[in-house]
Amino acid sequence: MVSKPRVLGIVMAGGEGKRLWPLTADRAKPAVPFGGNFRLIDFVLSNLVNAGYLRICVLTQYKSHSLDRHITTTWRMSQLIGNYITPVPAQQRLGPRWYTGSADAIFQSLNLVYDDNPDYVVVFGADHVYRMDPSQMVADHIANGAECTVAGIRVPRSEATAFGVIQTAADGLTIDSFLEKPADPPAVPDDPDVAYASMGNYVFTTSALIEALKKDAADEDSVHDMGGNIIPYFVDRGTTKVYDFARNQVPGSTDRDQGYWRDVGTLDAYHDAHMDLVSVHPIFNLYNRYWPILSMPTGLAPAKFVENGTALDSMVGPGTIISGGTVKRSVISEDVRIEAGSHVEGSVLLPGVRVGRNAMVRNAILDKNVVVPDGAQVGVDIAIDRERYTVSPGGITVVGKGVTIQM
Ligand code: ADQ
Repeated sequence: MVSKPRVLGIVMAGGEGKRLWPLTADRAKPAVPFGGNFRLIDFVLSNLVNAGYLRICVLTQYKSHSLDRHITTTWRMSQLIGNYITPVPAQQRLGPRWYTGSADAIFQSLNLVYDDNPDYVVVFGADHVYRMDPSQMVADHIANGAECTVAGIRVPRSEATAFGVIQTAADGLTIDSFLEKPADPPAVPDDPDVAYASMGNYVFTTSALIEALKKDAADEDSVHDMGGNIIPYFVDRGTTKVYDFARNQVPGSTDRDQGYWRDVGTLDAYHDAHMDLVSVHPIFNLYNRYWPILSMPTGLAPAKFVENGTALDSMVGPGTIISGGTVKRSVISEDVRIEAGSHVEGSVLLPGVRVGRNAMVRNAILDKNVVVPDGAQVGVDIAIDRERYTVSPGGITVVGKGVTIQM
């Protein structure tokens, strides 16, 4: 019998998420709440755990407090996976500096790789909403005899400036060019409007990764970035293959959410992804029980609707009470209150939000513990909102943690 390869997961969770401000004012992007009772990092961790990869290091950096707390309470405490998920904050191990780039973050954490002694290291980002079985990518990596495998997805060429862009040799498999965030992304051979983007998810053969990181650390011209330096290094060696995400099969996936992968890196994309969740036939199905997205059971009582309180085309988290208010096309997280005469529409309310009586919340994202007093309005007069809060280019009003809406 062939023994199963030893695989260590490294989740890169240090991203600042500047474009999600104010949601990232005091949390790292992977800790941003999503979909009522998840945080962004739950998607990648669920994908790894569902594939049976239980040894996982989470590398944190910026504003990691809420991320550390979430991982400790949600993931490490969980009976399911025991104590394997280890948040690893920047430790300044190798001198008085923070990580300079994502490759440096791994380099500084190499002791974890030595301790675990895996055959393969799976390095995944923590910023995306998707389902993926990484064991299929690992199997291809092994079958292809690659040193490095990059997960690739077809995206509109116009959006590809934000990604690493892959070009393959005639075999369609070997990466012979990798351009990190090119101004003029090359198209795939069969469609001038499509580019092949890196998902920022990689599989490495351990010894090759260690050697690459050591060389990179010694290179004074390098910015020590995975996409900018390490992947191009492997591409130059001719040992890098692409793994086509479109081929990934996840149990229970529908035709619609097969291949769904979304960077909710801007406020509009974040809002949009939530509106998809509450549509009747969402593209991304949070209710797939064969490949569950895991999160912490809250211990809160079920949501309650009283005094003709209603929620239509919406998701409502536990512990929430809608008392006479009306909710439409919205994601309402746990422990929210919406009082009589109030109307919430097209909005995302994070945990602990309080909406008083006769208030109006429209096309808004309200961060944790925001208070909308009786009679107050958000998302109704965009000009006023612009002066007080953040308004996205798409016209979504975003209110930061704990703010009380002005009358
Ligand atoms: P970006 O997402 O722009 O592009 P980066 O900012 O390095 O690259 O973030 C990648 C991941 O690493 C994110 O999950 C982030 O949270 C994390 N991260 C960044 N710096 C870190 C650090 N110092 N410590 C720990 N974690 C850190 C990358 C690739 C592109 C690819 C896109 C796909 O470089 O080639 O196309 O991801 O979204």
